[in-house]
Amino acid sequence: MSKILVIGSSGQIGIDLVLELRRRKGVNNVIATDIKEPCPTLISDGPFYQLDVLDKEKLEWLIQEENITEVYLLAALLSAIAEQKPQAAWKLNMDGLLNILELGKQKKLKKIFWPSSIAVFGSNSPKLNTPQHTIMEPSTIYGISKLAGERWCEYYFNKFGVDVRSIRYPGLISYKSKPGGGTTDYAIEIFEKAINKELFNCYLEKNTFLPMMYMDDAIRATIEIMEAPPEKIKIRSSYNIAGTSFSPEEIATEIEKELGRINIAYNPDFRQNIADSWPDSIEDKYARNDWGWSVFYDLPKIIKEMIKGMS
Ligand code: AKB
Repeated sequence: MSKILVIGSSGQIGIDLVLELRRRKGVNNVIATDIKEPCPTLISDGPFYQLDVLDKEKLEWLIQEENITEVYLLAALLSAIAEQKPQAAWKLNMDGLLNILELGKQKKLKKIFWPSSIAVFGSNSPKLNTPQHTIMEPSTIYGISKLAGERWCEYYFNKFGVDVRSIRYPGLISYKSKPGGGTTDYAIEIFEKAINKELFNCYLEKNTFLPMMYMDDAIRATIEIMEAPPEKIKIRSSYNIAGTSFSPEEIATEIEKELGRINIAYNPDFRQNIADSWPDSIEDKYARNDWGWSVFYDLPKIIKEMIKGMS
């Protein structure tokens, strides 16, 4: 039986992931940890520790104490906030990963999950249906840290046999926990404003297309890649996975079909440059062929789920 450690469990992905892992594996087999106290109510029915992933000693103690066999490392600074705190972002995103990879090697952890992002691509990558293998010249500190992280993952797998698995998440859309510090977060805030009939001040231009995905698909992808037999995981850097792709104008129009007119103003800020450097859409044939990935939620389905969940 696996005993799972989730690092960064109070964040946008962490809450949904802990809930789903506990549903599948049993509440006491999934240990939630986060740098923040207290434990969010949604996951407070199970074990929780306050933990900073940069504190390697405590991490090592916890892995031993709880007989951990699998780690999901979600703690990171996302793209927008990382541009404002480049040194802190590099430290957390890199040293956090290196701590886990080292402990994976030393403690012979069975499996590690670490998320990469579409931010590994840059403006010299093809913009439409960006392929798995292509030019990768990210211009954000977040993207640079994710690309370096991918190389470290592949290195630890090839050199030490650490079974680390990764996917490049697109922008994730969910309602259980608020996102923080990302460039794609507008696609969540727009729901809140539309439901409350407030002005939505969009920090991206109306025609900025970005790859996006509903959280349930992202969580299923995460668990499916972790449960796949090791020989099916042929890419040990990170897999492209595609959900959908839309612009602020397109999502606004779709939401209006459900909720009526949205009051929206477009005032692009520094996040526009980040978004402009990323793909519009993603090609994911390796994930589909290697471990059977397929998307479920398209934009109309996402909108229905978000409105139901937030109302
Ligand atoms: C961000 O916007 O920084 C993230 C991402 C695409 O990795 N959501």
